[in-house]
Amino acid sequence: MQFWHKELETLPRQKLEELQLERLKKTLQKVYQKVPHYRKKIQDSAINPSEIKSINDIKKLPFTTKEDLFVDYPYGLLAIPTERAIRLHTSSGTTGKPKAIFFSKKDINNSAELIARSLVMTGATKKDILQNSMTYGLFTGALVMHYGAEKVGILVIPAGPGNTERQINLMRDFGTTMLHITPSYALYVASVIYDKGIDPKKDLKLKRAYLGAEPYSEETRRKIEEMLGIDIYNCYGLTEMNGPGVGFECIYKEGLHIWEDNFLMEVVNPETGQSVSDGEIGELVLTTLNREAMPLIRYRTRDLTRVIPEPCKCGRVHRRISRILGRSDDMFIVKGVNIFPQQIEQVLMGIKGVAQNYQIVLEAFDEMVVRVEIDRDLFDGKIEKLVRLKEEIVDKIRSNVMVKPKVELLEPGTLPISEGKAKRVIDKRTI
Ligand code: DLL
Repeated sequence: MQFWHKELETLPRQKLEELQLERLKKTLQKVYQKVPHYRKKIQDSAINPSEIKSINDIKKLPFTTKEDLFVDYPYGLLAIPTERAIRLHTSSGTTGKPKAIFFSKKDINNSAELIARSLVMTGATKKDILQNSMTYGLFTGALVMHYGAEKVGILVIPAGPGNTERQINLMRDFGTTMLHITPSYALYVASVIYDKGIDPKKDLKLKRAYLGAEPYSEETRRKIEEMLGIDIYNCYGLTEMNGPGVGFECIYKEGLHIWEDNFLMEVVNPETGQSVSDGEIGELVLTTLNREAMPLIRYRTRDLTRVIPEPCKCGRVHRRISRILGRSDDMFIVKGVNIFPQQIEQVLMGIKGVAQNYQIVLEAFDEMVVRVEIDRDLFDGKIEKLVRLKEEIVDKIRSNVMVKPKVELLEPGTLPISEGKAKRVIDKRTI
């Protein structure tokens, strides 16, 4: 198989690290020479790029944060002349301007190559048909996946998100075998398929789905897998690092392999910036090793995860990380307790009777209200069932996050539907 780079994916660790070092040195030289902002940062840190003798020496270099992307915005970190950049992608932050990331021809090809490699790792072949239900446009999600899937020879249906009726018709008419979709929209699509009485195993040809772009729990994966009778693979990435395809699950679905020939990964304590030991939770920091237009050194992703120290059963040498536990930016504090939306989601999706959509509303006096849609037939039954379900949700959330929520049970279809990245938390508290 063309994209199963056995020699690259299973080469001895030492060889992989040699390749990383060689690429790191080249990257550093390049940013030092071509990017004044990096030259200054490196000079200020009192380390000369020529002193980098091992990949561990990367720790001597300064971090890049998203604030660095706004110095001399938008072209300030470009390491090639603008006429050699052929694509722009952006990622909106919580405030102000979006982060702008540029790609050269080589970068586009390389990002597609990583996707191709990832898809093949999950068993995809050119016989597959991929319905790409991510947003096409400035967001990397759809386009980067699109180019990668085409590279394998997969037939791509550029559906984009939304218009769920049409999504299902496309699946039926063209025999879609794979979906690329956000977890929140996948939950919704699965519920519509279910409500329409479509039997996915008989009426559709779906085999697998690639879910990413936002955090989700193992319970959500399981729920959608069961509803659709498919395998779901976690796909991680961020615009600053090409978009999707930085990390991807293999057939064992036990964490995401980071493509370490392209990205040097570190996990650090988000407060101190010091490395944590393998297996410990911290913030993922990534350095691009193969990027032409806009290399980034020690980029603070804000994503919390841990390295899985055990080797993977698949034999790949590229280390795995656990699913992203949350983004430090997404964390909210209620009654002094730090909570990630995903902790609430994990509880909800493991409870029988809970449907696909929920929202967390933070009210005055630190009241956490969890508004959750439940199966429609529960409203036709006995009131005691509803009372019991509500109690179960309250108890399980309280024992998971240590804060007692107020729970509102809603009919399916009450809450806004998310077609892209879901907005789960609404903070109405006055500060
Ligand atoms: O979301 C790239 C992407 C598209 C990845 C499609 C996977 C699939 P951004 O819009 O820049 O890029 O957002 C990046 O989304 O830092 C994480 O916080 C979050 N994220 C992405 N993938 C996952 C995932 C794309 N599998 C930010 N699990 C990242 C959890 C994810 N969070």
